Amino acid sequence: MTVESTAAARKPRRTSKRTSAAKKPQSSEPQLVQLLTPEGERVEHPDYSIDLSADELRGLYRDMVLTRRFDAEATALQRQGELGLWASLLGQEAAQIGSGRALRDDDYVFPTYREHGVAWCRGVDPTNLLGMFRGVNHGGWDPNSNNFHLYTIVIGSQTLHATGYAMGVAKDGADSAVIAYFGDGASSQGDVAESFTFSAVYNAPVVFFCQNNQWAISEPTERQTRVPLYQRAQGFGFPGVRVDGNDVLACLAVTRSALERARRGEGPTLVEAFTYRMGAHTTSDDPTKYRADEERAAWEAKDPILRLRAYLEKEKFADEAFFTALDEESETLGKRVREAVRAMPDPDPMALFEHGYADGNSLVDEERAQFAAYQASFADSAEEGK
Ligand SMILES: Cc1ncc(C[n+]2csc(CCOP(=O)(O)OP(=O)(O)O)c2C)c(N)n1
Ligand SMILES: [Mg+2]
Repeated sequence: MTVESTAAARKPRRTSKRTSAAKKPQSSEPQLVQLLTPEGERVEHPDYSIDLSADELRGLYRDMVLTRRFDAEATALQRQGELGLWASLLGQEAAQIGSGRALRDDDYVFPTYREHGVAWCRGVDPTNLLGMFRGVNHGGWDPNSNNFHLYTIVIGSQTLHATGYAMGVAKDGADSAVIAYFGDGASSQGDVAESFTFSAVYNAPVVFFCQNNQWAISEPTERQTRVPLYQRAQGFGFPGVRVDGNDVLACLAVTRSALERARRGEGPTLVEAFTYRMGAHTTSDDPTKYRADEERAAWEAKDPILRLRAYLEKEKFADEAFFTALDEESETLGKRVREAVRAMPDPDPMALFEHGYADGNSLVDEERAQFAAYQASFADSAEEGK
């Protein structure tokens, strides 16, 4: 499917001629790096070869299945009132596991709020991802324990953090690399343009990994750009590549190559993982209001997990016992996550005022006192009710 045909499958939008941005790009169909077709056929690419053992292939499959199971549990927990919000990664497992498994332990990751699969690859306990979405903490893990920064909600800002961090890595003379995740919508942010400029001119060892999942809440990608996103890199003076974001092998190979380039001191690369957000933007969103069912159905046929399963089965790299054991492992993970979330203690409400300033602040002190009085007012009414 091309960018154009994806757009054609969408519900017509009521736009005037003046505001319509959905003109077809003049260029021919963008090149897409693919190593595994949607049917599970292994294909070669002249620039990106990869040779994985059956064990490694099963490992990638297991990562994707467990991540999807965890994600489904989190969505269910939100629906049951246990989480305030959840941002599902459904459909983006290959982009995240492929790129996540390309990283070395000493590399550093700057995620958005949807990188649950990358967090999994970094060894962040999945239950730690849920505290912020339950509203019981401001983050949930120590970024330096796994070189995985806290989730970032301010769209695009983490690309600047990553660039600054990568410039520091280069100054230290280290040979590790940095990866910044962001979305198609974020590509329109000034922060992202600034990080492209700085990383290019300072040759920073950073990979910009854009998951183009076709949507920024209800805005389609053609509202963000007139050219395929990976081509933006050219104007900043570094390479850009579009990879099939539903192909875990291609995502692994392309990200590995970009990271190696960064390590060699050759500067940044933009990787555009062309994928699809199969679910809602978050549990607060209803995509039936703005996109057609046929579009989702077309992408279901390119499911990242099913295509790897088809390949594993065809090549006899995995047997029935493997899939059965994985099903059981998935259910155990779901149960563990559910129990851990329900057991999370509510924080002391006054903890809200901690961590803003290292040395305190008079305005925060005032607000703390006001809030303490407000809390105390409930205690009074509870007494009266007795
Ligand atoms: C600076 C900023 N502006 C707006 C928002 C509101 N917002 C949250 S998610 C989102 C869309 C992001 O889309 P994209 O970058 O494509 O990432 P995706 O959610 O599709 O993974 C917006 C506009 C925000 N969080 N931060
Ligand atoms: Mg998006």
